[in-house]
Amino acid sequence: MRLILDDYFVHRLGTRLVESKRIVIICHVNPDGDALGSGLGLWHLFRRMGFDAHFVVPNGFANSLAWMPGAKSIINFDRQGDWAREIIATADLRFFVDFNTNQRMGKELAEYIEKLPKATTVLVDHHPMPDQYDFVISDTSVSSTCELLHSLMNRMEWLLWLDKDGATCLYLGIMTDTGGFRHNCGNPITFFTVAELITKEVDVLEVQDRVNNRQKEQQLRLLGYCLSEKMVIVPELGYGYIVIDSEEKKRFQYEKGDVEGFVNMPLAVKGIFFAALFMAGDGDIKCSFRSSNEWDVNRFAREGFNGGGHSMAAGGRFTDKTLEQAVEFFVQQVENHRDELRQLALKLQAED
Ligand SMILES: [Mn+2]
Repeated sequence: MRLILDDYFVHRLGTRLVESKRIVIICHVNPDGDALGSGLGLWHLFRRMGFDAHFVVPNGFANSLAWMPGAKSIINFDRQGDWAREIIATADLRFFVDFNTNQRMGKELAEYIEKLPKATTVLVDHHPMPDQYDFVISDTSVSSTCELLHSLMNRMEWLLWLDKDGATCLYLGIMTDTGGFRHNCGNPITFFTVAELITKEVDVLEVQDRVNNRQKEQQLRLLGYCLSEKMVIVPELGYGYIVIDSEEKKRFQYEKGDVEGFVNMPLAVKGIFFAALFMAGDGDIKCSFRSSNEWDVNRFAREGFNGGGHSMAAGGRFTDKTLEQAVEFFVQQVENHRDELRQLALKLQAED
């Protein structure tokens, strides 16, 4: 079911926007292409409409996204805390993009916002079960927050103000959240949206090239190493996983964002529909899960991995387990779902 915004909603949001004096846009921690794309897309739009708009991110992001139009104007809460706090406190309209609960902004930022006097809040997101906000634009069936945002701009009659820079940001979000149009893009509306964005002169080749062809040599070598030495494949249950420890991160001069997309690799193996990646973080263990069929990794991540996400992409983390313990726990959880996984693996084989 697609989200339908009625006339009353459109009127209320439009009125509220016109009355606003300062707008702040905020996305989730470790912003990805969709979070930055939707934040910057809105930022460009509101700026062009003449509003005093600002985009705050909780912390840093991958180098491969630093070229995005407007990225230099992003306020980083981690590094520019005072400036970010002042902007947020003085904004009377807060747009939250690409997350469903304030906790996703990170503890410090979420707590800061909760203590502030109330402002109007707008949520634009595609994750399940959003919290309460004054305006909620949430639809789990869309490819990305950027696609949803485009529908919102269309419905609000704001598209006239979306320029090449804003359109490029939205395009990047759709492209990255669908893994380069490989998943979550079965709905034709996704491609109509992309077509409309391209009419705004988005250079799709340039975006592709900048996102994918600017990798460091060590990053690519780490991928090669993971594929040849670290990938575990369990064909009878249709799953595979990769584990990266601190020693290996050091060896390949790991930097934030270097393993983006690695979790998907086991899915490329025939018969594998459930993939996981475990990595030692700074004082925690990061877990990512991906699925390519009805196996629900959101549910799986919620069962003891302190996380969640979508049915096809989710994550979690541990602060009380070593990397080995986390992987052991994972294998055990998989064992608990053995029958279910076995059936899906057999079904996949039968369809082949
Ligand atoms: Mn997203």
